This record gives sequence, C-alpha cells and structure tokens, in this order.
Amino acid sequence: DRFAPDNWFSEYHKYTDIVAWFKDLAAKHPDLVTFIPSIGKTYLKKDIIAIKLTSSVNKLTKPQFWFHSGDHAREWIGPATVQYFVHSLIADHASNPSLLDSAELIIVPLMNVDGYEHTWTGNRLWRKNRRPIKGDFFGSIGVDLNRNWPAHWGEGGSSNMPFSDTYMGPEAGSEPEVKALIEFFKNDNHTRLIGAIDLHSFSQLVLRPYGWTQKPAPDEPLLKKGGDGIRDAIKKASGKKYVSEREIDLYAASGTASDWFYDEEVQEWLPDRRLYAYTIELRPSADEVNGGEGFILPPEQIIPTGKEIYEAVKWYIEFAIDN
Ligand code: ING
Ligand code: ZN
Repeated sequence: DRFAPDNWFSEYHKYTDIVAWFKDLAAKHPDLVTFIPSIGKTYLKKDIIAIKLTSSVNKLTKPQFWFHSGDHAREWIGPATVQYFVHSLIADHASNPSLLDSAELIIVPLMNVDGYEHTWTGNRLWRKNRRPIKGDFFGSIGVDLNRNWPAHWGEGGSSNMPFSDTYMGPEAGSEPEVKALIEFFKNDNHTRLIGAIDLHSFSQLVLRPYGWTQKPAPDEPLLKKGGDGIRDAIKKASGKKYVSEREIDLYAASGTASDWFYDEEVQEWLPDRRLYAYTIELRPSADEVNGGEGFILPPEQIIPTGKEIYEAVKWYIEFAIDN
C-alpha cells in the first residue's frame, strides 16, 4: 500500500499523487474529511484542491482555521508537512477527539501546482508560478505568489521586474492561483475563521504580520504570544530552535498572504476580529546549509518536521480558541 504512512512519508510526491492521497484519505475517513476537487485552476489548467477536516460535533458553530502551503514551488517540505499533520490529526482522533470536535481546518495543501510540477521536471529551484509575462521583452515567466495578494501590494519588498524571483505581478491579485484562494475564502462560508497559517521553507521561523510596514499590528502582544508559543511547542516536540519574530524584522515584503489574512479584505469580511495569521518557515535552519540547498531537505526529514509542526498546530489551535 503506497499510502501506508511509513511508505508515504519516506518520499516527496508529485502533484497527481498528492491529490490521490487526499482523495484516498477522504474515502477512508468520510466522517472527518471533505475533499474539494477544485477551488479554481492554475494558469496551466490544473485543479487546486482543498480539504476540510473536522468531526460532526458542533459542525456549524465551531471556529475555523485556514492552512495553505506550496505557494513557492521549490519548498517541498511545506505540502509534505501539511499531509503529515492532517494524517496525525486523523490517526489520533479516536483516542483524543477534542481537537477535531472543537475546530474545523480548511486546508489548501498545494497552491502553486504549475511551479511545483516544474520543480520535478525542469528547474528544482523554481519559486514562482508559471504564467508567461505578456509584453516582457525577455520572455520572463512567473509571479511570486507571496507578493501578489491585494495587501499593500507593491509597497516594498517585492519587485516590478518580471525576471525577478520576487516579481509582484502586473496588478494586485492578478494571478489565477491567488484569485482561486481568495474566491474560496469568500464564497465557502468561512465566517468562523480565527486563524490562518501559510507554510514555507526554509530557516525555522515563526513570522507574524506585518511584512510591509514597521507599524506594529493592532494586536501585536497577542500575535507575539501565539508566535512564541508555536516556537516553544516545536522546541518541546523535537528540540529544534525556531525564531519567533515580525516579518518586517526579517525583511520587508508586501502583497503577502499572511498580511492579507490579518488585515485588508479579511477585515471587511470579519470585522469583529483579527485572525491569528502567521507564516512558518520550516526546516532546515539557515546556518545548516549553503544558499539554495535549504530547499532540498532530505526526505528522512519529512516525519521529524511533520511531528514538530503537528505539536505546534495542536498548541496553536487551542491557544487561538482560548484567546
Ligand atoms: N520566505 C517568505 C517569503 O515569502 C516571508 C518569508 C513571508 C517574509 C511573509 C515576510 C512576509 O519571502 C520564503 N522562504 O518564501
Ligand atoms: Zn516561500
């Protein structure tokens, strides 16, 4: 059985296999998993999938949490880690039902399908999506999907040059993948969201808004408490050191997913609260590797990374519910 956890989590997988794994999971656990075959298509017409994970207890009233990953094609450990903590939440549900009884997880495990496929077949270190930029003399391809969100788009820490790896795109929310996630967020009854996490790699960081400004977030003390707690939960689980800090203190970035979920349009949709919004940078730490090597994390690290993030996710959900 290629989906048996020991087999599955010993390797990275291509897009179609990841889709098959989630489909199989939903078939095996129809009481806990809803498989959404498409929330929209990528530039190359691939379906972006989503799942919803929760028990039938208080289904229509419990708080919701958003997770997405794979915005950046080469950061393979992100989608793998999402699969690992989804698997663990389900495996542990029978003995410890409190988590899926008290929260609903809404998950987009692989946002940048086209870029991800390109890292398997073309350039392993590709970051952006694969949309050719019209009118670009040099024939550049791709927009940075974590600079394209309509959240202070183009206000620093991104590039307006199509050949750049942090190209912001021709306008805010121009990319089909960003549009798909925003439409899914708006149209699919996500009015009980209290948290949103975007998983990237690498450097072992727990980053909180804002990315675009030095101005402290309105609830900076709570965001800091949550970020520090995630860091501590990871440390307790595996001994690994992650650093908890503000995005702007790492480097400026605008048009990011975590700023969008924290602020911007999400505030218009959910005016009575702000989300616990984070970007987590997974293994390895920056001082373990040289340059781009960090994106090529050996597959033996999938399970250890998955385990520490599973513990962090459980802590985070309880924290957000209690605070
Ligand atoms: N890093 C993130 C990036 O998009 C980040 C880090 C996210 C910084 C959000 C500021 C705000 O650049 C990687 N590795 O993608
Ligand atoms: Zn990234």
